[in-house]
Amino acid sequence: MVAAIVKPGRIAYIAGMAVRDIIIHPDPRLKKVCAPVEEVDERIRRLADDMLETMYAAPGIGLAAPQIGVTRRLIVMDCAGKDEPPRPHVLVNPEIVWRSEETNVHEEGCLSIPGEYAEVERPAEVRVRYLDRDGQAQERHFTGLEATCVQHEIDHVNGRLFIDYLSPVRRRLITEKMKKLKRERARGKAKAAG
Ligand code: K2U
Ligand code: ZN
Repeated sequence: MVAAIVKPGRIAYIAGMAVRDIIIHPDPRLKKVCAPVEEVDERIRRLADDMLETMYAAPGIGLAAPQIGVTRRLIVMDCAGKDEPPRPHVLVNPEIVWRSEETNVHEEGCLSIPGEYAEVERPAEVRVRYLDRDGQAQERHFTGLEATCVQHEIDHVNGRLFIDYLSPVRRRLITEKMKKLKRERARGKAKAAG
C-alpha cells in the first residue's frame, strides 16, 4: 500500500508500510532492556510507520518496538477516541523525567498478552522527554489514558510487562495460558502449511 503524507512543502511517500507480527509472551525479546536509537533516520521513520500500521490493525492504542522483535527504544501511540481525529505519537528514546505523586488505577491489556486484563496502579501524570520522528527533542506532559499508555510502552522498552505488577501466582497462570495459545497457533500454522 502506498500512502502519501502531505507535510508543509514536501510530500513523503511511504511505499509498502507493513503490518508486522506481534510477539506473544513469553519471549526473551519482551524481557530485554532495549538499546537507544542512535540516529532518527529514514529506517527508523519507516519502522515507526510500520508500528503505527500494526497498532491500528490490532487494534491497539500503543505499541513498543520490542513487540515486533526490534529491541530498540521506540514507541508509538494514539489514544484518540473513535469519534476523534487520529492523534499518532512517535517517541524515540522516551524517558520519564517527572511523575505525579497522585496515582490512578487503570485496567490494562497488552497486544503481546492477548485476552488478559488486570488493574494496574501508576502515576496519574508524567512528563516524558523524547525525540520525535524528525529527531527533534520534545518534552510532553501526559495525563489520563495517555499517561497510562505511555508508561505501559516505556515499560516495554525496559523489558517490563503489565503482568509483572501482578502476584506471582496470577503471572504464572497467564504465562501458562499464553504458552498454550502459542502452541495452538503453531499447530494451526503447521496445518495450514499442509
Ligand atoms: O503495548 C501494548 O500492548 C498496547 C496496549 C497499550 C495499552 C495498554 C493498557 C492501557 C493503555 C494502553 C494496547 O493498546 S492493549 C488495548 C487496550 C486499550 C485500552 C485499554 C486497555 C487495553
Ligand atoms: Zn503491552
